[in-house]
Amino acid sequence: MSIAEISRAVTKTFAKAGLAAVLVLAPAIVLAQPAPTAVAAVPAAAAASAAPAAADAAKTAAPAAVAQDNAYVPMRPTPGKGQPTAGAYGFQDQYSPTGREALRMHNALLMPVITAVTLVVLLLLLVTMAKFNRRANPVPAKFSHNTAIEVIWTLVPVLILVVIAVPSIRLLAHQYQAPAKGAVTVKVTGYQWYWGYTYPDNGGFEVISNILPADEAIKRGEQPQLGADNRMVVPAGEDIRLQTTGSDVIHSFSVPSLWFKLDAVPGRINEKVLHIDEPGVYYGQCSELCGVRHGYMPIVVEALPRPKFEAWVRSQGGTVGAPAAAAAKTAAVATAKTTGA
Ligand SMILES: [Cu+2]
Repeated sequence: MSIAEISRAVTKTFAKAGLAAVLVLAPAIVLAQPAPTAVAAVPAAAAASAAPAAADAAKTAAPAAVAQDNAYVPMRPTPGKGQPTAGAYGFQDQYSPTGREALRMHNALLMPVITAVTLVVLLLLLVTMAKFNRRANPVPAKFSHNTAIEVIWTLVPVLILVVIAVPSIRLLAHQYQAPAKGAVTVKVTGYQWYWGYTYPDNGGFEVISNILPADEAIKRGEQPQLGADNRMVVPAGEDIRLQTTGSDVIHSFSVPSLWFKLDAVPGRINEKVLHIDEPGVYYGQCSELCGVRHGYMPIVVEALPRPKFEAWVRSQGGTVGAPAAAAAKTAAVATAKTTGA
């Protein structure tokens, strides 16, 4: 058998195996298609319990006009912001300080270094092929060492790595910074196959978030695979303590335009500080293979100005504590009173 015959035989076998795999998997894929109403009962119940709370909030809010201004209406996403764009490549625009820092490092340092190294190696290969083939160089040199060049090809890569390591470690340190005092805590729980958002600082209510049917998502101006019935609503422009855990298997909570991916592991809490620069809707997806509907548990983070966030919390039946600055001020006043200063 010639090499050509062998390669033809191998290709044929692979083609057959591929076809067989498609035939075997097709029914499984069809079976795995959405049964999106499976957990729909939960949000309905949540909505029912939220209704009286909303009425309460309206009653307690002093001027009716303010309550109306701040009433929660799901924000319509801005095309190209916080979500993928058809036909685009590269990273999404970044809306968090660490995201902007990481993207800057990628664009200004990593890509130029990678490109330069690749071009230099390509150039060396081409020169070697042209100058040292059997025809151009029939009698090759016999030496095997050159101290100068060995020092150079050891030192240059070391220097390149050091230059990359400095901003890289700085970025890592920024990502592990503790959130500011008084930061809102949001605990994200991954379930098979939806997300739960708990607000322990705001009365401990949990919002259950399921994928929207494609037609409903399009109606709301969202991308079909990315829309969710309930969103993770957070305040914009301040630190958020984001915690993740899993209730059944490992999931991963990930939002590309906020530059993070945090595993949600059963029996364990992972934590990071999240800071979203400006109001907006930011989309992500579960990023750890977690079962048949892994591809159908989108993440929608909606960042709102403080007053609107608080209105949303009240509409969910939650409570709102004083924001960090106000809390600190109250504490200071209290201390001054007790010490008689
Ligand atoms: Cu998952």
